[in-house]
Amino acid sequence: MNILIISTNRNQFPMPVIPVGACMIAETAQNAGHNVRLLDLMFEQNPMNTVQVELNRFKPDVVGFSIRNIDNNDMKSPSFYIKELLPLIDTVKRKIPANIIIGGAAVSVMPEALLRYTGASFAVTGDGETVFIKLLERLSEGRSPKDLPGVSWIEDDIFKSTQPLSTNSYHCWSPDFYRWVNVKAYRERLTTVPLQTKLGCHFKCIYCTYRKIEGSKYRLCNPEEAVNMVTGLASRGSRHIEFVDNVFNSPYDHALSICESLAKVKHGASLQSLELNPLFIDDTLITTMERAGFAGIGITVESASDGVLEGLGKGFAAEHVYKAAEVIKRHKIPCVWIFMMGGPNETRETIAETLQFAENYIRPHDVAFFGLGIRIYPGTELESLARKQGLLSLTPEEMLEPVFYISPTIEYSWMLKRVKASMSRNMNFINTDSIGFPILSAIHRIGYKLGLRPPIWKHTRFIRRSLRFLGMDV
Ligand code: B12
Ligand code: SF4
Repeated sequence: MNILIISTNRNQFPMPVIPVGACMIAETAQNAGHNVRLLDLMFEQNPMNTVQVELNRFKPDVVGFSIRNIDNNDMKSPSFYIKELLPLIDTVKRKIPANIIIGGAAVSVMPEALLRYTGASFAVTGDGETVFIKLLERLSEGRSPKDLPGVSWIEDDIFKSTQPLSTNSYHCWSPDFYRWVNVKAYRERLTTVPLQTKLGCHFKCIYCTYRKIEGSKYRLCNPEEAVNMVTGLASRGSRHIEFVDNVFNSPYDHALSICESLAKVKHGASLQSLELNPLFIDDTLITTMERAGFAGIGITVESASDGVLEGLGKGFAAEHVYKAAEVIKRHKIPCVWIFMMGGPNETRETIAETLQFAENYIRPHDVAFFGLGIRIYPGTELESLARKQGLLSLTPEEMLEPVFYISPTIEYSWMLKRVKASMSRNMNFINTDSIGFPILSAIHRIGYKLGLRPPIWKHTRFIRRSLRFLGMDV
């Protein structure tokens, strides 16, 4: 069959990200014998026109929409990306109404709302590549795919779905990005190449959707596979690689073993992971990560206050956050600390505790990122809490448009003022405004020409100072 995959993500903040899932789907379909094209809309000037031209030229039997982001998770300046999808889907529907499949991270998070919103025939959740191939097989044989795992659809106005596919093993692999997307365009915008070493997360943070996407059971790749992937990507010119695991350093032994194996080979890549859990940060791991070629790490601490960490269900306490900071101080590796403010139990005192931690324990050349307000997703504990507290009355479908949680124990405007005051004293502190700042794309492109390479965030102090010197309020 002729299969057209359309990667719909056009969001370039904080930087464009390579549509790795769409590339995987396309490559697996091609390996299964289909004639496949991937249309990446990221840099297209006129996406509607591009889609129309492609439909006329390629005449696909099936169109798969890869949908990554629902919104930008920004309470202050929300962008709802899904509404840009409808005109594209309508154009395709006029040509091939029966065979529109949707998949991607956004679809795994809210399959029912997206099926209803788009009117697609089927949604695929979980391990997309395996399910998609089986689904194509059924469609080509004219048989129903409704008994396959990981498939959802609407029937007589009722949402129906099968359990996502559950396998025990995971093989780390990387599609041939050069075959599917304009790698150069991404590289020039300081994008890293994504690579996953595991699926799943066994933590139970109350706001999290990741377990819905990948499950709560760990599925780990063989460390040697990860090393081969890094070496292979680097040898083809993709030298800036980011591990996009939900949490890179859990299970600890798996992460350590990958880093030890990477440290033994000359791979020539510069590595990063922004998803480290403070519970599993110690000198052994950080030393090994430095030896393995990590150029930067991110620690998702969310808060430095016990009450808030407990309210968020993080599974660690403030003492672990402080301990992680002590470890980081003994090393050179650049680090970005990620905070989430406004969660359950947040008060003026807990905000002060967190900011005190950031001001006193984060090294001046490191970075602190503050997100204010938490996106509420259907099916999470945070949704139930918000309903119990009388903060939420929307139906799960209505929650497709961004809706945020702020604890009744704190005022948003006070919190914002307090964070901004701290940001004006500390040039290494940023918030959601900073990562959506309109000229960020230009900074990336100019930075690349001047020889800057990822991670760009390690230059935060310099960038903020320069922009403020030019009169910009960043
Ligand atoms: C790592 C990561 C990042 C990194 C990316 C680094 C990089 N170099 O790629 C960074 C930190 C930059 C980032 C930024 C953002 N992210 Co992010 N990110 C992730 C994370 C943890 C992993 C993404 C990933 O690469 N997965 C691995 C690939 C292989 O999986 P995949 O793309 O989903 O593809 C699989 C399936 O979805 C499916 N599939 C994909 N396409 C298709 C198509 C069809 C037809 C089919 C059938 C199946 C299918 O098959 C694939 C293989 O199994 C996810 C959470 C998660 N666990 O998914 C969030 C996630 C994708 N991010 C999210 C968001 C919101 C953002 C930001 C908007 C946040 C912000 N305010 O800046 C930005 C947007 C960036 C951009 N330009 O678009 C959301 C998106 C959904 C939503 N809630 O809106 C997620 C799901 C997290 C969440 N909160 O729920 N992110
Ligand atoms: S540790 Fe991260 S991925 Fe795991 S449940 Fe918590 S937020 Fe989600």
